[in-house]
Amino acid sequence: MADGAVSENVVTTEILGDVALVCIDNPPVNASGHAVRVGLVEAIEALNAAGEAKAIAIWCAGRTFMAGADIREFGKPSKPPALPDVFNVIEGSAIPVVAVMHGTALGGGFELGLCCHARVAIAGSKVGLPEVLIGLLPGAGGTQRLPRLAGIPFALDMSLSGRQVPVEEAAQAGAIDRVVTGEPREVALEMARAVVAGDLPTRRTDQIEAAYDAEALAEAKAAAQAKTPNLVNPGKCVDAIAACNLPLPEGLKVERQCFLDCMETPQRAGLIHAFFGERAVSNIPEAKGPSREVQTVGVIGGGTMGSGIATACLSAGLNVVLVEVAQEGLDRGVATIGKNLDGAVKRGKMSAEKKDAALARLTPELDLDALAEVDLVIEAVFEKMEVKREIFGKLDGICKPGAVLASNTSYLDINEIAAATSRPSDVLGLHFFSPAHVMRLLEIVQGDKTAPEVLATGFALAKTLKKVGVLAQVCDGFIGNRILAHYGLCSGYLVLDGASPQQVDRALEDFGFAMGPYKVSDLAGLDIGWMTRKRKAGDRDPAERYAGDIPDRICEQGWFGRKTGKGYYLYDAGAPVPNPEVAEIIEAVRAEKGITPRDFTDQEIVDRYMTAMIVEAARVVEDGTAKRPLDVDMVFLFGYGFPRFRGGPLHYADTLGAAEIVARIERYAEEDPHYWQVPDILRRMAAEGTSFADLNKA
Ligand code: T1G
Repeated sequence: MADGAVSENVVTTEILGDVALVCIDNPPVNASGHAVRVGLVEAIEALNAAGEAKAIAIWCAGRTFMAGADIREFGKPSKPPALPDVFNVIEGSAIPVVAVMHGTALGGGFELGLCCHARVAIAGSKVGLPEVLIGLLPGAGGTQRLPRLAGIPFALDMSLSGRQVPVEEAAQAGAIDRVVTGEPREVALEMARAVVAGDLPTRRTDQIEAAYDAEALAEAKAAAQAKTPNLVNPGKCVDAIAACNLPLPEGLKVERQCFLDCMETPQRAGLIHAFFGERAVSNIPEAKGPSREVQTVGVIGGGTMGSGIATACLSAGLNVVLVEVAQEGLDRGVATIGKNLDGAVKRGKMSAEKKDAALARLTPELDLDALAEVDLVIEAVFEKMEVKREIFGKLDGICKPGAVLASNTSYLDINEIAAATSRPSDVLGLHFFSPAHVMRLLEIVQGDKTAPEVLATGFALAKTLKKVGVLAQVCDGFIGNRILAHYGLCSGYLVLDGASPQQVDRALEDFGFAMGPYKVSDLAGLDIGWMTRKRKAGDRDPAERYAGDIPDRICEQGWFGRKTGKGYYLYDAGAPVPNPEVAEIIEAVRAEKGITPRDFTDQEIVDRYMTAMIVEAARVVEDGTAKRPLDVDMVFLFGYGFPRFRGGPLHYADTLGAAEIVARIERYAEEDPHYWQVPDILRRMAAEGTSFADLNKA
């Protein structure tokens, strides 16, 4: 079976009397890489050939039982034995095999348990089938063995949700035979002996019939299609489970084909790019240096952002001093924090006790002097440079030496803010995304003088808050908002030239966005963009086609979107409906500008919108505002609702190829050569045949 390779002793066997312990030790999570697969086959075949052991226990060293296939191997030529073949050898062992699971036995790890003849788990551990979250389905017997052990509904729940299930719950469903306490190796020895003594019954799944449940399968298939129309793998997963009424070898063949069908999809590549990107984005030297201890955070401003940031800090166990200028604003901020925490309790994200403890760590204050002893300050007040500089000037005199001074500004120049203090090295940007206690993105903005230790403190805070910290350099809008400003023009031009806001929204929602740009604008508040356009009116580039006439007219009516019940859509009748008066405004503006509206296909809307996003994203990488393409991808996945299965704007760009993108820009430039310009980086990539994935590796 094995290809003759000798495993790098990631799998070792201990013979103890009439039992054998097979240990997998492949840090960091015992993923079933090639050496593990070879080692497992060698170990089981050798024990069966020797014929001395009366029971075998498989356990894992380190913090967790096998956490699945090694997803770094995906997309590369697979090296035998494939995991399903390994598990068939184990299930076919004449000597009974018991799995002892601890930590998080996920994917192929849980499937390793399922192919054994008995499954034991250490209390408090979890099992899961998260393959659906990376564009796949359980591909090593999970869709065939789990229904036989625990029924089709439970198998559908686990494999379609990808959730981690407490082993106690899995035991109740029949997927695990026994939950014990103890250390993995000792439990393995005890359980192997229990098998020999007949105290732990064993069963082979190829001798168990699954109770067929056609109704559950049909419901799951319909739900998968409705919930994730863009994804292939959930439906394929149901198809595989539906084959569990065939003899096991037949069912395994169906599963394998369904799995391979998913392995080839771009969505699998996108979801795995997202998985690794989330870890790689803050795995950088700037995040690794020594950082300053943060126990107490001062938050200035109790508005939406300030109270959201305070909520995030309190929920992460930090103390918070919330400062507002007036009692009314302070009370409002405290009330918003309470509401945010209540929401977390309602959603089961936090216990009531934890909520009370969090609130007990909140100190509302009306005076900046209250920040004298905090470790880190996050200023979240009005987006006006003068206001921020005044506050930072005061903080300079109030805060203790070594306190980190951060601004939550979403686009203002951190260097200018830092210059208002005598300690610019302690200053950085911490740009949260609203709602700050929910959105996981945190742009960490490095000022020219920001000390390495202060930058590392920003990344340490991101980790404490369970956020995805992304390094950004100073520019107008940093990474995300700068790119948004560019492609926002594109959606404005689409409406000026003939598309309706609703068509643009629908086309992009079909592409995978949870919400189209016009629904997002209505949600955020149209007045925000209006203020920005007015702020920039003075330095507007005359060569740039103005896309603000329509939203300006809408705002002049006092229609700011959801918060006023009226914007691009009307919100008083439940689901948003297009605002007919906006259609009149669009018509009037087109007439005044002498525009003859033309039809756009949904595909052309997506192509233009995504090309505009890619253009500015490429520039952001080219000028170093973002460290790598994957940094831009993570900003959009965790801050802008970009469809995760597409991996992010620049991962998506790679699916088109630089040459195709350049050709599109040049085609669009015939209408508007100012807006549509090819960035040098894209022209170079097209000429060299390179990709953004290549740049990520550089
Ligand atoms: N393969 C390769 N590397 C992995 C890995 C995996 N499956 N899981 C984690 N890592 C790396 C990760 O990149 C990081 O590396 C380090 O381990 C610590 O991870 C046939 C086909 C297990 C809950 O989807 O959910 O089995 O950055 O930072 O927060 O049906 O990792 O240190 O270099 O996340 O303690 C199914 C994915 C695979 C599990 C631990 N399994 N992993 O979380 O640590 S498909 C998964 C996780 C499959 C079969 C199918 C989490 C964790 P580095 P970490 P953590």
